[in-house]
Amino acid sequence: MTRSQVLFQKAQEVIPGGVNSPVRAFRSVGDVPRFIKSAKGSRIHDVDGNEYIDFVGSWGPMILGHAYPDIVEAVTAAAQFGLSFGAATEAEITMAELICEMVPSVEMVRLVNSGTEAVMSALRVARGYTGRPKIIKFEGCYHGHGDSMLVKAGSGVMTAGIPDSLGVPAGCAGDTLTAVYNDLDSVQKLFEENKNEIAAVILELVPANMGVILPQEGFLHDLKKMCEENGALLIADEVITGFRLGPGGAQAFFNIKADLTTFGKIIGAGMPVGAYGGRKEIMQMVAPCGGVYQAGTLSGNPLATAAGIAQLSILKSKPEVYSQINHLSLKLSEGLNSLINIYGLNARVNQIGSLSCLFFTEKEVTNYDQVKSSDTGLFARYFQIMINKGIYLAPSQFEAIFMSYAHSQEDIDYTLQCAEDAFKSMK
Ligand code: HOZ
Repeated sequence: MTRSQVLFQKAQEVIPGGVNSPVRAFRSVGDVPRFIKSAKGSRIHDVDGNEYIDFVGSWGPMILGHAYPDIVEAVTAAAQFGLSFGAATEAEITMAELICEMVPSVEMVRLVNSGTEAVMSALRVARGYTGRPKIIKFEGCYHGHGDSMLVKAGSGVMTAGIPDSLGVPAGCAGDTLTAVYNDLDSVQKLFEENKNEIAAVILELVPANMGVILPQEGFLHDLKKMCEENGALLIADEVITGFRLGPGGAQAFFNIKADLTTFGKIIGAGMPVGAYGGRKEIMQMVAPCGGVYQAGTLSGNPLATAAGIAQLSILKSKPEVYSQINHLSLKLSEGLNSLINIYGLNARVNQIGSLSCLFFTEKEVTNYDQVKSSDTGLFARYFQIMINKGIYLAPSQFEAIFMSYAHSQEDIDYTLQCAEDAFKSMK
């Protein structure tokens, strides 16, 4: 037995499913989680001494690669001055200024501890601001595990096949309406059926929790217009795309301005942090300015803030980070596509910037139903072959491939070589 297998057995005695987040259990790929010991650059190492090229990057935040020296230094330096104060600090202002400067739609921002918390808070603000109860979300978009967002959700819930979680009160789920991504008619219909009741439309501008889906021409702009016409706010969930699709995230990429935006682990370079922000007039609804309550001892934590300031400052001043990660991501996608053609596989790649996904389906993939047509059994085989060759992919068909600044052309070449071996044996 490997050390990972031994640890997994032990973990299952005291942690549900042996993991602290479901996708990590490797269930959908019929494998056993690798217990990770360390990570550096583009590589992670497990407790059995195996090294992998990592394309998960802690689910996105490792844009610069693991243990990037300036970030480790910033966190280490901050730790000398105390781990948590539960009080205001100067660093929080720097962090807020950086976010507001980099994402123009954000005029004021509140730091929290995770993307889930950011979304829960942004929804409350939207309801408080508009005085309306209902929220429209899109099938397959994932906005963390807050009760009202576990309706037709992507990511782990989709992987586990339980998109509507047990334990969510009917009243709570009833206020969440679901539309089809890339289908404006489905949104229009909900607005018509729920006149003056919709507080906000929330979406991942580029869904990256059901694999990666690209917005079709005009979809985001028309959606924003539709929100304005109906007096609803547009909430951009940029937990994955923020500071990854560029310093201004997906909003800058598509030249769109949301009313509220949510961020997650990326703004803390992987530390437990999140944020929500938006127009001043809306954000001033938040206590103690206004009547929408939201609070937290760990919000603005000094270590998370130190990591965040270091990461965001680098991203702001080094455009070459984006040209490199986008270039490598494109190379990987092109390479996979050409192998798909050569070996005649029913598969396709969706890619945008440093995000991509290899879907095992022949159909175009532009929404949740199409994603669900993917052959998850085939993905599992591919995953197993790849991990045994030292390529660490997300253990689910419904997650993204994340490129980092630490990846090299050699990493991509080797990955494609492994993919070719995998495709050959899967034919
Ligand atoms: N649901 C997360 C990815 N979209 C996985 C989180 C984790 O396992 O860390």
